[in-house]
Amino acid sequence: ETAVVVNKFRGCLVGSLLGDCLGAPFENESKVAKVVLQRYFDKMEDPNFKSPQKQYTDDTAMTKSVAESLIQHGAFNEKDMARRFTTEYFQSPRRGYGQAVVGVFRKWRDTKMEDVWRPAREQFDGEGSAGNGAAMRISPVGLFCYKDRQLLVQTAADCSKLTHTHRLGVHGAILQALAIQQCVLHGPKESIDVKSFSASLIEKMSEVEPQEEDELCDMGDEPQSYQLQLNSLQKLLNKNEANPEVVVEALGNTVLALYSVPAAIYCFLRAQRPIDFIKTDNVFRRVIQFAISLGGDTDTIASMAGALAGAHLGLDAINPSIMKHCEAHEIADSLACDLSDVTLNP
Ligand code: F2R
Ligand code: MG
Ligand code: MG
Ligand code: MG
Repeated sequence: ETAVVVNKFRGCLVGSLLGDCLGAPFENESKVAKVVLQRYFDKMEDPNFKSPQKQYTDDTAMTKSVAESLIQHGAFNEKDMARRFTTEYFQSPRRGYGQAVVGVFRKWRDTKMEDVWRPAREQFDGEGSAGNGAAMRISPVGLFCYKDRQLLVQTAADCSKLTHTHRLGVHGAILQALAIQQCVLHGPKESIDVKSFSASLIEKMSEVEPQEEDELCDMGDEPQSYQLQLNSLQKLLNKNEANPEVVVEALGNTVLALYSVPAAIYCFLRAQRPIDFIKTDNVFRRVIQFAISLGGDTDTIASMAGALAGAHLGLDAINPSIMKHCEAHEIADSLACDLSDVTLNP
């Protein structure tokens, strides 16, 4: 029982890292050639293939800081987490951070964090960031709070609001954390019922998102919500095809959380079954290979999808040869072990 949960924590953080490292070389490509991607993964799985390690990006840099802070304090601590984000950024600024979020780090440094919440509220003329930067780093929160949904929702919101205050930035992170939780609570050998997995997320998001239609129209005339995106996700799952262009058209593949978190969850769910252009029996590989095939924000979508696959299947399901090609995979694994320790023995 405990061993199963520990293996899931390790799978989740290593899975998140692998999606980031393997997806990063394709970030911003509008179309990723299926044969190129198939060969890329085939080579990575070959134990004799030698190449420089793939570097991780901001997704992993920030995920590490979230995990380290939770481990250190055994709880969410806003100043400590903000300090870790800032230190990490100024030590290693060239990890491909979002254009606006670095303004938050600079303000924290320049004001000595007088009000830790304020810089994020000032982003985008007071609108707040709706980018996927809160969702991309949330898996340690989903793990740490997996036994308590209320705590999970609250902690994911707090963790997000350090940098992202737009409801779509915050709710995207909550959705991803809820999906991580569902994966941890699911038996690693039990197959996922994709219909009930997604229905359960819709139900939970209805308790999080605004009820009134006009409150859902803050980005234009059309209502926008994760519940609507998840409805599209379910329709897509009902069609058997797995066509990257159709997925991008329906769910998106951009740096906005609304157009990347549901896409990542869809990739995770659809890849539970075979996909014609992905030749592998390894479900973990199929998930991240499918996520990267969408193009666009590939590091982040693959990282979020990989975190879900790893949290369901556990570390045992990840090919060690692929792992060796990714920078800092040992660090992700060791953080996952420490995080499981503070979570299971509070
Ligand atoms: N930034 C990237 N990738 C592209 C740049 C790579 C770089 N050139 C390089 O090669 O080094 N990737 C990383 O950013 C995403 C996470 O971003 P985050 O943390 O959410 O940042 P930010 O700046 O808050 O938001 C990102 C963009 O979203 C748009 N946006 C957000 N809120 C908005 C709003 N209220 N109104 C309008 N636009 C909004 C803006 O374009 C922001 O710049 C991940 O993909 C990570 O991998
Ligand atoms: Mg990145
Ligand atoms: Mg750090
Ligand atoms: Mg990205």
